[in-house]
Amino acid sequence: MRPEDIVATIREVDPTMADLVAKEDARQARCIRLIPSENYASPAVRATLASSFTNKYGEGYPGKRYYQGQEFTDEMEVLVQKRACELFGYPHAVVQGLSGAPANLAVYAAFLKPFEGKIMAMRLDHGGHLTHGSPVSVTGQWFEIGAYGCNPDDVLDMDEIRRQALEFRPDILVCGYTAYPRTIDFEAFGKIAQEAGAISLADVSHIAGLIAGGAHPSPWPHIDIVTFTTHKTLRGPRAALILAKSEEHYQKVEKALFPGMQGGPHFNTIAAIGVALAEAATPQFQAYTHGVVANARALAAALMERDYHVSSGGTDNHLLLVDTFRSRKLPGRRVAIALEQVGLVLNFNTVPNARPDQKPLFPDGVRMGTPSVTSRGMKPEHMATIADFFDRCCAITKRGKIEKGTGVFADKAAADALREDVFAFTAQFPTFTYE
Ligand code: DSN
Repeated sequence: MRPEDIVATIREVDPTMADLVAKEDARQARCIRLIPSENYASPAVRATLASSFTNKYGEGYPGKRYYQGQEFTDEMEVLVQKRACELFGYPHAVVQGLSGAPANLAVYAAFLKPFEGKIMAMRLDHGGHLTHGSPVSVTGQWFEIGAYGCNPDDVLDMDEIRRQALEFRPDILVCGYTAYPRTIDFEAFGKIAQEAGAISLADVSHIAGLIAGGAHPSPWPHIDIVTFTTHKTLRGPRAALILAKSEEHYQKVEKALFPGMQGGPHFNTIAAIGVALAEAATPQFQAYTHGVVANARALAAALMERDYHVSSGGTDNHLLLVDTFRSRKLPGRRVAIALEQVGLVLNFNTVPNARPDQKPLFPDGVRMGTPSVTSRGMKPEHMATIADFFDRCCAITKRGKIEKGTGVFADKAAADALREDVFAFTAQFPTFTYE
């Protein structure tokens, strides 16, 4: 179903909601979407989300349900598990996770006792995730956390991580990040976990699509358990998968997820994951993932040519971090707000080794990624244009304190011209491109 048909169907019942959906469709077409955890799900994925699987309830796993009428949900769920195992090379897959945070919680719940368990993971301000032990998450409140970070060059130092792991002795050693632009050495993490007597967990939410497409090394066979959301580089619906190397781990995680944490699975979403996995197994998707990385590298290079400080000096994956304060004396939040007003959408983000007092809400930089622009068919040569838009925006953004009601731009006419240029540029790229 085309987006306009979806809107027309909604409009028959709820014009107010139809307007909001149409406006969001237009926003996603008009803007340059650079949030690295977003993408454009395909029409087939979106159609499956709206299929009759949305009407079905059921608890439990295939062949072991607590409700009748599961003939086709069972067949579908087993098919999706099989596709996940084939694509990622792991023998076991749990496909009922509603999102990334509950998937990680299910793994912790499977193996750790509250107030006894120990997790070692990357600190939030260096690129870790809330559910990797941040003090504001229950993961940081219920478990003892040993946090590691990047070295002064903004990269992971595996010798230092090994030293810390052998000293801290975690029950679970986590790798996989929300804001780390470099290749993860899964083999080294697996070995360190074994040496420290820990289960290894890779949260590959950001790079799952790259792994599936061969644009990032696989955690198999090095990592015991892998979690990931399905809507980022994998380009599926919003949900999560959990892969396990051993039958024993698989059974524990399954039990922790249901009945431990969740009730009825979202069958329409699971079916849509299946469609996304089928798409991800194609040569076109492999080419897409290599395109994502090529574009991120080109964008990093184009920004560095314009004297922006790109964390770690570039990227190996789909995202980059730019220290805008160090580059232009502009805090990340100011830049993110200004960019949105001219049609570039990204998120402000902490940057490793930036000023020590940066806060998650007031950090020194921004995070940007190329999954969405690559889905629209943009190529490395287009990244220089995006870097130019970024630079033009920073050049007209006010520094220092802004008086209330005066706006973020020093030159409003230049901002209007920039917005027009951005919208003219994006109009060349359809929101669903398959190459
Ligand atoms: N922290 C989110 C992101 O990377 O955008 C994922 O949970």
